[in-house]
Amino acid sequence: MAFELPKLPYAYTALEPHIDAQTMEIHHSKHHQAYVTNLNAAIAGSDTEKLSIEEICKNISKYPMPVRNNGGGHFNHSLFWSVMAPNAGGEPTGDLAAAITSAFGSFADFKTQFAAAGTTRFGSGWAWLIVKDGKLAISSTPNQDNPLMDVAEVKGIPVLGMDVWEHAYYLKYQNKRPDYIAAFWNVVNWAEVAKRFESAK
Ligand code: MN3
Repeated sequence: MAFELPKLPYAYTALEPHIDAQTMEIHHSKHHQAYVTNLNAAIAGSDTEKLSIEEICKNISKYPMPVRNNGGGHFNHSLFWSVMAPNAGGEPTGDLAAAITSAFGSFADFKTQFAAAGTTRFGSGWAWLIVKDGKLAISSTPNQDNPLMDVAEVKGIPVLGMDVWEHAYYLKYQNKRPDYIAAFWNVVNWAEVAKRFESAK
């Protein structure tokens, strides 16, 4: 079965003013669609079509680069849309909040370290909050790699991902990646991150 572009769970305008509608529309309907189209083309007619995107990522070293780049792009963006929401942001609560404090010292320290992972990623890539050995950790990956991949420097189950490719922010923030990262906190869907944390740990 071919992979499909997931429907965005909110309108393209929903994350304004933090993430503008034009960026959201191009990012979802053009960039993510292209990853899906190219992934399907790369695996057409092979047994890989029967696998989930997570299963493909876990053994990504066995696949050619088009599967790594486009499969990663599909997984990463599917997660990205779900961990953002309108009327979101603020701070996590419950078990997730406690785990963040335990792993990073405080929520403020976590934000600083996560933002640093995004700002210091050279070129295109992602910053991640992952569950690794039952605990939270921060990592970053280049291009469309992700922590599920067997090639990742730091492996784990991603519960929050932030796209730091220029296409995620350039129209509104131009070269100011730190401004985009600062704005990202206003749209983080902590309820979804908590759900992913519960199933990952
Ligand atoms: Mn992107």
